[in-house]
Amino acid sequence: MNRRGFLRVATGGAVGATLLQAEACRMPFGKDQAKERSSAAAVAREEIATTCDMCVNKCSVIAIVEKGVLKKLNPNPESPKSRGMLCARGNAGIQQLYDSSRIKHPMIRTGERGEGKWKVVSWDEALDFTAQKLSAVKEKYGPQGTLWSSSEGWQEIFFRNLSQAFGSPNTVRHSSTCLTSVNLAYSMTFGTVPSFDVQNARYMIISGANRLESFITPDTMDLVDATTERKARLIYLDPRFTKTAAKADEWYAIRPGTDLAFILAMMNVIIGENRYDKNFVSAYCTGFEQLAEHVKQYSPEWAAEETQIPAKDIVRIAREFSDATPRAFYYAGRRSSWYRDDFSMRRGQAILNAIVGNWDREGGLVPNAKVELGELMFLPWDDPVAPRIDEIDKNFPLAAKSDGVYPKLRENVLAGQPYPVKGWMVYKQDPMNAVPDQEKTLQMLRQMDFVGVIDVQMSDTAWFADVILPESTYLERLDPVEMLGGIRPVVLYRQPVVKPVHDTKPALEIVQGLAKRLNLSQYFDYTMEQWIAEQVKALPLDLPLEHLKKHGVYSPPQFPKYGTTLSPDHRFVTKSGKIELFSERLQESGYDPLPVYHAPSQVPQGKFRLVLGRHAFYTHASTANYSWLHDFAPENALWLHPRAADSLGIRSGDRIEVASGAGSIQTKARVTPQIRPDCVFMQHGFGKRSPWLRLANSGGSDAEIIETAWDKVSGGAALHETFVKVRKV
Ligand SMILES: Nc1nc2c(c(=O)[nH]1)N[C@H]1C(S)=C(S)[C@@H](COP(=O)(O)OP(=O)(O)OC[C@H]3O[C@@H](n4cnc5c(=O)[nH]c(N)nc54)[C@H](O)[C@@H]3O)O[C@H]1N2
Ligand SMILES: Nc1nc2c(c(=O)[nH]1)N[C@H]1C(S)=C(S)[C@@H](COP(=O)(O)OP(=O)(O)OC[C@H]3O[C@@H](n4cnc5c(=O)[nH]c(N)nc54)[C@H](O)[C@@H]3O)O[C@H]1N2
Ligand code: SF4
Ligand SMILES: [Mo]
Repeated sequence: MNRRGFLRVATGGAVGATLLQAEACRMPFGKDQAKERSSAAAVAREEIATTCDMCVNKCSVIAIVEKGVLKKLNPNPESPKSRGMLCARGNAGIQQLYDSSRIKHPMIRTGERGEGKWKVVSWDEALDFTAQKLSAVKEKYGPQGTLWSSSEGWQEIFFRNLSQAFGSPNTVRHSSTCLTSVNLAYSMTFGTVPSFDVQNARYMIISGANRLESFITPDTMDLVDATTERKARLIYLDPRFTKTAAKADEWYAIRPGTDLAFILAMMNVIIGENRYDKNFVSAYCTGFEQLAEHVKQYSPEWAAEETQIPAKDIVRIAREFSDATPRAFYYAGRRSSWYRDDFSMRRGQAILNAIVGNWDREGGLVPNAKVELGELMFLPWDDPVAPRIDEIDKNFPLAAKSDGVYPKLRENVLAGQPYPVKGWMVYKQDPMNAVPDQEKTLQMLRQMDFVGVIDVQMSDTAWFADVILPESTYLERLDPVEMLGGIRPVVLYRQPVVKPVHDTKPALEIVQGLAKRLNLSQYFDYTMEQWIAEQVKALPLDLPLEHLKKHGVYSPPQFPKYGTTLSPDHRFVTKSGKIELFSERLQESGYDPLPVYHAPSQVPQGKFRLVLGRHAFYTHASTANYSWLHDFAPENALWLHPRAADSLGIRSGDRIEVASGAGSIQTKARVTPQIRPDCVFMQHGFGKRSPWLRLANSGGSDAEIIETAWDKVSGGAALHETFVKVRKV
């Protein structure tokens, strides 16, 4: 992306980026660094290519380092994934490194859990303590008595491998609070989860995927270009007027939980008017007859009642969409943890995309291309013997086993069913804020004999732990090489740009330290350098490692490639080998083989539906304590429609209480017509309990008030199924 393009993203929230770059020069230095700095007459300057880890997107970065001190993070235009963009959070990565409230040493709790009394210990002490506690749990309850939870990270694999070598079947990832329903729905339809060719599309329909604030690269930058240059028409559905809505051609404040009605009615029109792609459907799809019969019941007039989108608009959009295909799509979105019927809604989208024949076409849905990486071979361990605590096979037979299902898992741990789980290791995750109904997560923490957390800051979960093992930040460590599939696949490199500022270690070393004490060293008998050397061997470059060290990214030139799956003998990874409009596998597992609409529950009198989302300056619950970001948007005020506010005597800025069946929080009101009167909205990531995250203590935590609910098929959390009462305090 050119500079003009980057500044345009500013409308979506990256406005702070340039200011932050200027501010970077004023960062706080440690005493030693300051001394070192002033004594150096000529400052050695290095530019080091690496990869951002301030969120899941992995943008390519160039770190400007002077005399061992990180001065600035710049975007690296070489990556086709980040296209020369570095957002406000990416710029603020410097603060993660030099944050004065970072966890600087390993620590063991001395007071009660959550009392905040810690003693600083050596790594040997911390690792001895952790290994002893894990062994004690294993002795009493078996290896299945331990839970290992983690979120996406390039060293996450070592943590997960340790859990398996230890013998526990109980791993759980962030996925089941994020995207399991959308991934499962597209996999059940196409046998894979594709990318969306935003750059080349001419018509896009997006349901509540707020790309101009919730960044997914390169979609965010491509969407900015597409809408600014009016290359494509954007239809955006969201109960709230987001920054993405502001860029759209049409915004519909859809009634929450009714998107599937809109989608089914679109299919009703497209099939009824013979606007589907007959050749594509007959060559590549199965179950069209059943689908055609099924959608007859879902007329635009019916959908208009459900969605509150006029029938004439649904008909027109269906026609425009089918006219624009194949350069048209219904965008999948990422966080699909919304409702109990998330899976059906996402499957509806996938089927709608399939019947207009936009699969594997320029401007449509494109299966992700990959670059092969090599793998280091290590000794295999025995598979765990015990079944999983969340009984995923029984409860959600189609869900991804190793990701687990968080809400059900917590319910079973609390019930001690089918067996007790008493030890919990957490890596790069903050379940206190990421799993709905915080009080229950707290209960789960409290019933553990042992809790160990590997983090970079004192998260709310770390605050309640027994031991904290501080990881070196992404700017201080060497990570495994990562391949990201996509329309243009990339291989990314993350290397240390400065030495560790504090007494921290990368996850591999923490895992190896624990493995040694647990007599599992034989499974971790390698160095990071050896791991990487095996990975890069497979790359088609003369000096692959040298290339990555210098450029930070490798992007093979032969992409994009369209139509690689469009040959009659191509087998999709589904039961039938075809794109499945009707799914026998779903039917066999006891689910609807075609998406059936279930109306959402009505908003009770005097209450509002709580919907959530992100702000462009914040990553989940993890960046609100960084002042460069926090100063721009210091609290997560509750959005409330003026009519609703009037009826409650609330004005913007008033302190209010927001209460649900799970709990209550206090924050400020933001009275705005940019939300439906029957909904309230709040941003995730505030109202922290941990006193170390002083700035993030402001506002309220959505996790405290969201009630427990999950999607029926994927078991993923349903975060928009809570109704709240609001009052002025
Ligand atoms: N209430 C509520 N819950 C949600 C959501 C919501 O909107 N509201 N969103 C859902 C979604 S989409 C997702 S993806 C999940 C995300 O849930 P999490 O994966 O828990 O995400 P974060 O809140 O970013 O917490 C990540 C933790 O990792 C730490 N961390 C950051 N960098 C490093 C590192 O390099 N090493 C280590 N060891 N730790 C690090 C951070 O300090 C933080 O404590 O939450 C889900 N849950
Ligand atoms: N800045 C920033 N960017 C991020 C992240 C971050 O933390 N910060 N996290 C990354 C991750 S892990 C994820 S999963 C993605 C999440 O990105 P998105 O998938 O865009 O999710 P949210 O930002 O949570 O926004 C959800 C939107 O859905 C709307 N909505 C609620 N109910 C309905 C409904 O029934 N119908 C419709 N049509 N809309 C509805 C909400 O009002 C809200 O605007 O963002 C990624 N990018
Ligand atoms: S979107 Fe921002 S925070 Fe996320 S990886 Fe890119 S620059 Fe970093
Ligand atoms: Mo997510």
